[in-house]
Amino acid sequence: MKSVTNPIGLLIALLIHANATAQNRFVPNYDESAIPAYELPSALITNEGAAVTTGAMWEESRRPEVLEFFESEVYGRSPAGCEIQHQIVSETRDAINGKAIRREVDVTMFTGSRGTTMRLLIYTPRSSSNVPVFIGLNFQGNHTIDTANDISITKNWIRNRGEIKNNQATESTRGTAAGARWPIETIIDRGYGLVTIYYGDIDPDFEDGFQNGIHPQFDQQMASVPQGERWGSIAAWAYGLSRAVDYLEQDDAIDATRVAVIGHSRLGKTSLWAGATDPRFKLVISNNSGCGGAALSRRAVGETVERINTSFPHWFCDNHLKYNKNENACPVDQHMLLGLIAPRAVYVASATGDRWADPRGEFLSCVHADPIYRLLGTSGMGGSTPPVEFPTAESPVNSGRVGYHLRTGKHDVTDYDWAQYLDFADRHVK
Ligand code: GTR
Repeated sequence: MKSVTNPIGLLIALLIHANATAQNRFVPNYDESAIPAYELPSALITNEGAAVTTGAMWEESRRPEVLEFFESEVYGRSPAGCEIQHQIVSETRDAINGKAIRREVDVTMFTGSRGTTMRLLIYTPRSSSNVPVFIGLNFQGNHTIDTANDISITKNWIRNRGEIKNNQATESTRGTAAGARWPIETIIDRGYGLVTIYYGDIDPDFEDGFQNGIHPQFDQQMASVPQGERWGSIAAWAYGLSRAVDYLEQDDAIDATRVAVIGHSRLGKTSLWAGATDPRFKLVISNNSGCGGAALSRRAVGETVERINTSFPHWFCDNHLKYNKNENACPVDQHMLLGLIAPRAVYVASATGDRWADPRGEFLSCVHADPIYRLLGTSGMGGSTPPVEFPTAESPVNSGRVGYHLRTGKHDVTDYDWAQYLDFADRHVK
């Protein structure tokens, strides 16, 4: 606003400003009857119009086309894997009431002489080796997932929130995500390990033209990739998860052929993209991932493509902007993202109070991914045909290779969610 000295002028200027703000204000749609008309792109028809009728046709012809679309139009193209080096930073042999070995391992991802280091916090049961693991990125630093007082605190940029003021993690946030978000003891008791990484170690979550985090070290490789197709932050976080698995393959305590990747919200979007691009994730869990994750974009319920591209311009590739208020033009929708994971197991979870993430749209993605799973010889969502009814809360649909539940409550990860994931993992990973 320009400066106005007389009071009436000031009032008029304020009114104009308020009106403009109101016009720009995003009003989410939650009304099923107001959803725009849409037709989902067919997962099982090739770009040339041929019906995909066998698993081999999916693998050899259609899957590469779908992957290509997600790379060029949604998340952006990531570089090929890079050299990693690791260093053990700490080891505690009596963590989690003496049940677990806890380690911090720095994994540096190198291109030439440049590197980005992420710190893995790893828990494995003391009584066994070669265990299956859950791996998931965390939002506020490794020290937040456990109340132990000797887990290192990241020095990397952290989002300001609550006690965090200067984008620096503090001692006061130790253990703040311990408990339901990260039920370490339960995971250990069930015979799994847990690996977590602060996602900002890979790429700090704010728009800066990709000057920090892992992106700049790949500038040379990216020079030949059209600007619109270059990798965004979700792709970078997924890339970090894959490099973490490169390390897990060298870790004797862990069986890297049995890795489940889990993520909540933006990190659920990330776990889905990690699972789509790296077959070493045997189970992929999306907790309340919503728009750009498991929810169908074409429904435009809650958060929309335009809205997410405006709030978080760095998450996707620049081509994704083409689909602002124009979802029908996109050659893919998110059921095809789940299809890229097939025939490996996938679990999508929603919450009744998380309408922003469009629970029904997340369920429908599973339903529309089901035919791909069945084509590949699995039971899809289970039963002889995919479910037609949106399930009520606390009635998981989990007998097939594609699991889904709706839970009562808000956007979060709860004990209920983990109970379902652990049971599902017992069937598909263990
Ligand atoms: C919200 C965003 C969602 C989701 C969430 C989160 O602001 O609109 O897409 O990613 O953040 O990650 O917590």
